[in-house]
Amino acid sequence: MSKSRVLATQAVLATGNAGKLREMAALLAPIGLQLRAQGGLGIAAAPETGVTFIENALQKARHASRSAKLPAIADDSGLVVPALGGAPGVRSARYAGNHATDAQNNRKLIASLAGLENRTAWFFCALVFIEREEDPAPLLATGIWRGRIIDQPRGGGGFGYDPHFLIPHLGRTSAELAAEEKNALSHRGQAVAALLGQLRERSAPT
Ligand code: ITT
Repeated sequence: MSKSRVLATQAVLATGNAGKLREMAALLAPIGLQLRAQGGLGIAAAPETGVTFIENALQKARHASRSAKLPAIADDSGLVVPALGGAPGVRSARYAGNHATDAQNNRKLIASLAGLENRTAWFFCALVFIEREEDPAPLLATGIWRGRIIDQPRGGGGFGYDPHFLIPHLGRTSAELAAEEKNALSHRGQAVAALLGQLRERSAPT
């Protein structure tokens, strides 16, 4: 893919999650923006008080942009399980407690689903780009990736709930996909592709 210059030359990536950082750096490479991870700039995690992924993504982007004085890109994402009333949802990173590990969150997920037949789930990603803290017109893109939750973890790739997230038509979990395969299909991959389209449109000559 050819590089096309967007409005900014640098942006802060408003996430402290190493798995997301890896995926987003690969997915955002085509825009030729110099991306700075918020951790590397000494920026702490933003409070996430929203009810929706979209609200939280905006909160994270504003917090990072204010602190870095740079445009910001933020991802808020998680797993939505209808049989659990939408949980873990916006609390996906903290499902088993505020500083829970992926393993603890996964154990809670499987325990919560014990005896339930409906294993449908989807990952949701809200991605936001703002040029500055008070940007009145953020770019927003979303992505949804549907699958099923399985009890036994499979695969060593990805992060978070990936070992329990089965993509039925592939017969593999998202942790069993190569990084490029996951990026081509995932909620985050879909959202980044849509955001890149919006960024190109915004920077095209009128
Ligand atoms: P930042 O806020 O710093 O970005 P975080 O991990 O707290 O990091 P979120 O609040 O957006 O980020 O929570 C995302 C959680 O959802 C993440 O910790 C995983 O548990 C889960 N998740 C999101 N995308 C995922 C993916 O692609 N594969 C597996 N789990 C994912």
